[in-house]
Amino acid sequence: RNSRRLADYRKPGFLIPQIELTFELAADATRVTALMQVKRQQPTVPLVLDGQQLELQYIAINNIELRADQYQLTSEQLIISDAPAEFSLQITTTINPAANTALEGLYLADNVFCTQCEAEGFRRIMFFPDRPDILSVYTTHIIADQQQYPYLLANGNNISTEKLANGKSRVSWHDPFAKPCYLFALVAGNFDCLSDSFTTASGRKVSLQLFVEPGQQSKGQFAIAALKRAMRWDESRYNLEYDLDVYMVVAVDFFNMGAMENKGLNVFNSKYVLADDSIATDKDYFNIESIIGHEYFHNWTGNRVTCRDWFQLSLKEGLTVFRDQEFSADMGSATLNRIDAVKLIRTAQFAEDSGPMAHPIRPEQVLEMNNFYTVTVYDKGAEVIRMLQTILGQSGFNRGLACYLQRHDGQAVTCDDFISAMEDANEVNLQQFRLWYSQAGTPTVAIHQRYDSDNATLHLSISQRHTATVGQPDKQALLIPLQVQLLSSDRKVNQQHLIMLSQLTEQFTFADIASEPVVVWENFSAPVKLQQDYKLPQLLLIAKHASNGFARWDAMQVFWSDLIRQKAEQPTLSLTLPDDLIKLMRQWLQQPLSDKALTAELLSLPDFDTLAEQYQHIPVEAILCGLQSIKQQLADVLAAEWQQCYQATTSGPYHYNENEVGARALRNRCLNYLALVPQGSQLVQQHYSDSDNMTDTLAALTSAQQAKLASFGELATDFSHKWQNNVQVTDKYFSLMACDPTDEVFTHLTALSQHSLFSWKNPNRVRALFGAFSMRNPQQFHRADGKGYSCLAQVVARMDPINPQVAARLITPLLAWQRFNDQRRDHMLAELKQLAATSNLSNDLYEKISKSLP
Ligand code: BAL
Ligand code: ZN
Repeated sequence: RNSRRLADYRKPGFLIPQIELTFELAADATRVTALMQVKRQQPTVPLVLDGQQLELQYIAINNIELRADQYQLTSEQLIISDAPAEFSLQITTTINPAANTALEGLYLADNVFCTQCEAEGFRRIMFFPDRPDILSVYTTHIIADQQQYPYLLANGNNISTEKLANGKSRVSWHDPFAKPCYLFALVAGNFDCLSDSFTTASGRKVSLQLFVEPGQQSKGQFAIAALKRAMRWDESRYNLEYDLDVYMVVAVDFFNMGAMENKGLNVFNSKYVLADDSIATDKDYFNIESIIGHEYFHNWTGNRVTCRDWFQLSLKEGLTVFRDQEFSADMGSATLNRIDAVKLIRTAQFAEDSGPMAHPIRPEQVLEMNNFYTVTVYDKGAEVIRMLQTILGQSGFNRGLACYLQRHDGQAVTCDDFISAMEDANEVNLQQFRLWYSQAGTPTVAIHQRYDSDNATLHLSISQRHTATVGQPDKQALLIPLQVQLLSSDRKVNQQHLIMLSQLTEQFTFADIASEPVVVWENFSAPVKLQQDYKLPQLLLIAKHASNGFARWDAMQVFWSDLIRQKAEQPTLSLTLPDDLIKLMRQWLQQPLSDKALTAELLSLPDFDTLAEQYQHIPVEAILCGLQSIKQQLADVLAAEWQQCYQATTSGPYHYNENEVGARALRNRCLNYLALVPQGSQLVQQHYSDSDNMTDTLAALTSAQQAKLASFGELATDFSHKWQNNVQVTDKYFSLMACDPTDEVFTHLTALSQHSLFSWKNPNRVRALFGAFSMRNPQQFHRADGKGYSCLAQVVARMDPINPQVAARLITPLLAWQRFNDQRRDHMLAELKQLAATSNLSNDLYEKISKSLP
């Protein structure tokens, strides 16, 4: 199988500045006619068009049909060797949207025709050079049965709507902005439409339209309000306005991704649109706002300025994740947002960066592009952008972004172009910083401090260490910004510094330091592992007094991680909790901070994945037992305080706002501990029956489940009956049952995969059930007998022929077999080898499995 390499990039041989498309929609034989204006750019090269699963009906150059010997047709390409310098090319193909369960290209699901073209789905719609550096102006005509498909949508502005004689209609769209084909979109179906409008800063009125399944109109209100907040925010933060007359968002239930930023016509997974107070959790509301923002922000960072090739994906994704994170931070608790982003980096991203699929944020070699929509490209990519902002300051960064967008508007460019704009706008040299784009792996930064009291001087010796990753044995020193606070216990020292690391080992000296401080790392200012030898008093000092909320939380995480490491190294050790620590937790419970969500985080233990990532070989039992034992002790020792805080943290009728989200988080954290003490069962039942919202309801259910309360079964049954006709909530029920920490989980998985709402063809259902099992149920997934691994491998094998993208995402936890003890490793390997031997394995799975196998 042929991988592609960044080093092999060549400029396109031909450009296609204009294209006119006509779709005659039919379930199993949609006819697509394309009329393209083609211009040669390179002499002598053939015109190579990509195309998969297409039936060629007609091909003509300048209106003259080509003979079969004038082109070459393979299963992947159509090649015209003697194409003229400038010509019109007409191609008609037929495709089968009803049979398209991979959900790439044009598919028909749930009576909705929908497209997904990123990264390389357009080649499943028509023959075209399917690469992001071919920018075309699109005109799209859609013809379909009017009753069945009352809405026929495509990118840009609507230019005409005609009723045809045969009960069909023909709707035409024109998008004046030249775009790559991955941003093409078409949707046809029956929807309820919510309409609104937005007036841009310069006074242009934009029509906003949100399309949802009929009857779901009220569940779209939050998304449309979030869209308006995002539009306003991009204007005030970056001076960026929307550019078309209409902005459309369509929610569909069958979708591989979270959402897609097609120009003027976003397609969203309904999970990230539909919400009301009865079905959505606080986290759902958060995700909707953040993803609505993300797709909107792509209009500039991704659409107006796009990627030259797919190796540059982080150019738009890292940057746009950074932008959505900044938006969310401004809309809610900035500290909480930072904590959540760091949790993701420290679990999934660190794991990816040390595993067989490790790649730099700008990968260099790809077999299946869909495998590179990763936490590395997206989230480490966002951390890299954040470092630029830290280094340049917010105004310097904004200047750089403005320069980048102005300089490259309407172009397809590279990550290097982005850095050059940052350099030019700020008159700095970022040559060393560029290494973040090419070097994979997580650096470890170690800080050793020496305090010279005679001279009131602090000496820091800081080193960065880089370990080899797949294909990258040697690494260079990176430019790493360390944002720190120097804080002494007598509070005589309280200073903030930005330390720039650029060498493998460096010394830094700080004068006039009146007493010995701790070095507090603020805000996770670089995606690295930081090593410092803190003792308990220092951690408590940080947790109590650091000015940065993230740093306070981080100190607690370090404490718990150290404690569990002791247990892992000495299994017979009985874990005891220091009095000072209990005292501090008691204080937080008696007098929560004004940021209650942060208080809840300060009182939470790290999860299994965060801890696991700190070990070369993951001690599964020690982590699980350690966590359970500490949690039980905390529940018992602080029982009265959990109860008191639970009662003091009142909740009125449900509202989604920062204060109430924080209060619910704290109250539900208390409940989670209280479920482990004798009076807990009654309290959990009461919490469930009193709840007027999904956050509290699920908190009661998960608390009962984790504490293995006898009442769990009854509550879960009540929940499933109550919501049996609602797919969004049924997904939550699937995930809940998949997290059953007992053996019973396998019975649930089997039964629920036969549930009337479950379908192997719907990625949301499969992820809700089996994604939750493999990612959020470490007790049963990592069983020593391998039953969890075998269950996942069977699901992956079943999914691959249906939807390879989903199958390849699900397999991720099995790829890390090297990190487990012999028994688990053998089971994982056996499953991987069996999958590898499957005939017709997709490229998606093949790439991951072959990289992982020894
Ligand atoms: N471009 C794929 C979906 C997203 O990142 O917005
Ligand atoms: Zn994106």
